[in-house]
Order: sequence, then C-alpha cells, then structure tokens
Amino acid sequence: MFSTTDTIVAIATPPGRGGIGVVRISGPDALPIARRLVTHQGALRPRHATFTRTHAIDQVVVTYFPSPHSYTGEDVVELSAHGSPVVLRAIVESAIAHAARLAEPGEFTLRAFLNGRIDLMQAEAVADLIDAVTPLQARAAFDQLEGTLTRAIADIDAALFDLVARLEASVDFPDEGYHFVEPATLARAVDDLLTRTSALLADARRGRLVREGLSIAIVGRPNVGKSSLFNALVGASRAIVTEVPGTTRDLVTEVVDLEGLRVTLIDTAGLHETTDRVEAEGVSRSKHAMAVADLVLVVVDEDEPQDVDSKHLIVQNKSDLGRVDRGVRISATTGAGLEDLRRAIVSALDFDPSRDRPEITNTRHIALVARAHDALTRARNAALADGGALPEEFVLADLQDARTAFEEISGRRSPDDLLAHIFTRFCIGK
Ligand SMILES: Nc1nc2c(ncn2[C@@H]2O[C@H](COP(=O)(O)OP(=O)(O)O)[C@@H](O)[C@H]2O)c(=O)[nH]1
Ligand SMILES: [Mg+2]
Repeated sequence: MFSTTDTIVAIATPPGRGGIGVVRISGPDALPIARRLVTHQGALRPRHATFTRTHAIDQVVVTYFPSPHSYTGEDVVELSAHGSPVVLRAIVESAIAHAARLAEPGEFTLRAFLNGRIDLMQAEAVADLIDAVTPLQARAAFDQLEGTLTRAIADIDAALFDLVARLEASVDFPDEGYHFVEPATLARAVDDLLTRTSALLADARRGRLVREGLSIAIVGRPNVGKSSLFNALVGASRAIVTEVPGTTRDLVTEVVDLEGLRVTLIDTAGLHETTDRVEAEGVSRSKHAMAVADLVLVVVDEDEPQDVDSKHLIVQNKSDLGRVDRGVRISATTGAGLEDLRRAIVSALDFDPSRDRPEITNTRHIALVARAHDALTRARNAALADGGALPEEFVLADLQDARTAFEEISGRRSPDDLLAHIFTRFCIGK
C-alpha cells in the first residue's frame, strides 16, 4: 500500500473548529520533528504533558509516547492546540517541512495493526466505535476493541490448532502403528468446535442489526398523521405537519436511536391517487422507500382495509379521538402509546434490547465464521465416513480450511487489498 517505516502526521480531531485540536505524529522521527516545532528546549518526558509554544502561531501541550507504548506502537508525539483549522494546518505543514508525510486515512490504526498492538477485529472496532450512533452500537464496538471477539476466536482456534497438531503427528509417524486420534474422539472434538462456532453465529443476525442499523418507512393515506408520528419518534419538529392533505411531498429521513438500534426513519408522502405531478413523484418515492425498508409502519386513523405482511406493522393513530381499535394504538400529538410502539417495533424485528449484547456484529467476521463452520462440518463428516476408514489427510485439509478462515478474521492472514478495503473506511488522523 504505502510506506510503513517513515514518519506520518495528521490532524487527529474532526474538521472544523473546537475547544482543542490535536495533531498526531508517528514514526521513527516523531520526537526530533516535534522538538523542532516547539520552543521548549528541554527533553520531553515520556507521557507527560509539556506546555509550550510552536514556532508558528499557537500555544500547545506536547505529549511524547515512546515506542512501543503508544497508539501505533511507534514513537508518537501529540500536540494539542486550540481547535482552529488554521493553527492545526500550520502545525501539520511545519511537520511536513521537517520531512514528515501527511498520513493516509486510517494509517495510524493500520500501523497499530501492523505492529501487533491490535488485531484486525480490533482495528475494525475502532472504526465502528467512531461511527456509532447509539450507545448500544458503541458498547458492542468497544467490547470488540477490548478483545471479547478476539478471545472467543482465539479460544476456538487454539483448540483447532491442538487437534491439527495431533492429526499431523499421526500422519507424519504412521509407523508408530496406532492412531494418535481415534475417529470417534476426533469427531467429538470437531463437534465441540462446531458447537462453539454455532454459538457465535447464533448472535449474527442481532449483531448485524446492531452494527448496520435498519430503515423504517412510515406510510399511509394523507392526513393520518405520518409526519406527526415521524416528528414524535425523532423528538423534534423535522417534518411539516398540517391539516392540508398532501403536505409531505418528498421523503424526509432522520437517524434515531430506537431501543439501542440505529434506525433511519423515513417519512413518506403516503400512498394515494393524485394528478399533481410533484405529488405523484412523492408517491412513487414512497413506494420505493416501502420496498427497500426493513420494516413499514402503516398508519391508519380509522378502519380501512390494509394488505399486511410480516414487514408491516399497523399503527392506529389519533387514539385521543377514540376511534376503532387496530394494531398499536398511539396518539402522535399527545405521545400516548409511543413506548408501546417502540417495543412493538423491536419485537417485530425479533430484537430484545435487554438481552446480552451481541459478540459478533461485522458482516466480514460473520461470513468467515460461517466459512469455518462449513469446513468443520466437512471435517466431522470426513472423520466419520466409512467408520473412520478415510485417511487423516482428508480431515486435516478441512480443518486447515477452518483455520485459514479464523486467521483472516484476526488478520494474521491479511492480503493487501483486504487491508486497503478496511483502512480506507477510516478518516484521516485515525
Ligand atoms: N387529534 C389528533 N390529531 C392528529 C394526531 N396526529 C396527527 N394529527 C393531525 O392530523 C393532521 C395531519 O397530520 P400529518 O402528520 O401532517 O399527517 P400526514 O399527512 O399523514 O403526514 C394534522 O392536523 C395533525 O395535527 C393525533 O394523534 N391526534
Ligand atoms: Mg406528512
């Protein structure tokens, strides 16, 4: 990809103005470069904040993290200045003038991975943590950063390694005259591994829901209170509400935290016949939103026939007016029933926010665990085939496939294009 031995620099805080802004320098020359940027003459004590000035514009607090006890594992210096883009850019430019290179997106975290500070799952968790919208998403990412999934995978892989080693011994020393691993014992050992990978996969759907979030479209006839419900769920007056039918013409979307899930809520123009060209376009967009949404809330305000499938949840609005009883009764204007609706939504998604948080959330990890699971299934079948008559090599090949999948999850086996794919998702400075 790019050099991993030079010294890189970037603004680590988000673009724009803020109370403070941080410039991070990492690499073999981080310390000498940083020292040339500031007026402070004495040594920079490791992990101590030193208040000084830059030769350019601002006062700064400089902190030196010597290798290997730093984010990247290399020598790192962080300079905290006032959060002014002009000041921060000036610091970065001086560092570049002293032979640092502007970092690529995710390059600090890539170095942390390449230097063995974190594995690939943890690097991906950093990106997930930064992108988190709900506390549940942040917690799931943080668990992975702390190594919960790393340990779960490592435990399975260690047992797998042990089995492979014993099988290889029995293949390499056939003259010993006996099986190191009896077929039945072998099948039982593989079964145990299968149970453990299944347990990880059991969490996968919920995990993906947490990490990726979902979209919910609000549909219904004009004036039933779709926009009012949208605003009530968003907790702000985002969509225009009037008693004039056909007020909402375009899709209005907002991301909300619904019982810990990241939900993209879509208010639609609703579904009705119209000759108005703008409204007709709105109706066609509503249909599209309905088709792609994970869940559709069909808002009604009186008894009307509805086609309902499992993707649809009937919401009877204007319960304050005391009309008929259908589906979940709410009043978007008084807020009555909104808690019930939130619960009905997560239960329609078969999601229980009170249960333990999912261990595995990332599609890449899920796909690889599934691949390992398939390989283990083949291994067990090979072990039991013909009453254990099949040579160990067959079982061994399948077990090796499973190991390869686990190694790709942790990044011990990590082709360049995979790394590029993962790390370009990061922002510059991370
Ligand atoms: N009484 C009562 N009126 C409501 C309720 N929800 C919406 N409305 C009113 O119904 C009208 C249409 O609401 P709006 O949200 O624009 O409906 P939309 O066309 O489906 O988006 C407005 O006058 C709202 O104030 C409710 O729960 N109770
Ligand atoms: Mg509306």
